Amino acid sequence: MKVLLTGFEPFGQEKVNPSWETVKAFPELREDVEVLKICLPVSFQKAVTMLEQAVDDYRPDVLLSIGQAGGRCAIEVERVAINMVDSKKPDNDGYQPQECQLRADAPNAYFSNLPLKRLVEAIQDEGILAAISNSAGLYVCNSVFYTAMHLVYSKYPNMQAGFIHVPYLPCQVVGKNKQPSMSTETTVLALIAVIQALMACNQMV
Ligand code: PCA
Repeated sequence: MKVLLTGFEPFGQEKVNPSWETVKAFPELREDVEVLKICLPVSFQKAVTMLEQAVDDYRPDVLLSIGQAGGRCAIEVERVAINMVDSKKPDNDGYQPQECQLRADAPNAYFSNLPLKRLVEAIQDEGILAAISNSAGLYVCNSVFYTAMHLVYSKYPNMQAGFIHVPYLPCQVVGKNKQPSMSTETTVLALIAVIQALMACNQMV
């Protein structure tokens, strides 16, 4: 099984992004699971191009993109990517698109083709808070998720793809008023549980 894991660089006022910390720390699981890790820029244009290129080059069986969702307290597996960008803050290139479609030639929304409930249960079985989320927002994460699902539905129908949002790291909430956080150790355990559940679904165990 070839797995492409993506995380993001820091954005806004943050000096670290828990998504890349999680992907970076993801361990080698077993010989028949090959993992490629990529850190995406928080840039509407560059992140999408980089993801498309990586999928075309690597041809993963599973594409899992991870992003930071400050304020959320659980690991959230995203259900739906929408064909819309409406940015409340500029991306790391200073670009701030308002109410526009990501692709004029594509559907309004795509569902992840991952077994979402199974994945949430697998994370919860590790004693970690997890839930399905019905909105990945309208910022760069949703654009990356939408691009991933567009690749599935237009080009790589056998690829399983999805997006997972993770809370802030404990060091990010110092000085923020009572915001939830989760350690990298915990988010890595959750991601291992996700990959193992996918292997089980794909009859690899
Ligand atoms: N979170 C942002 C973009 C990058 C990230 O880690 C988002 O939720 O859109």
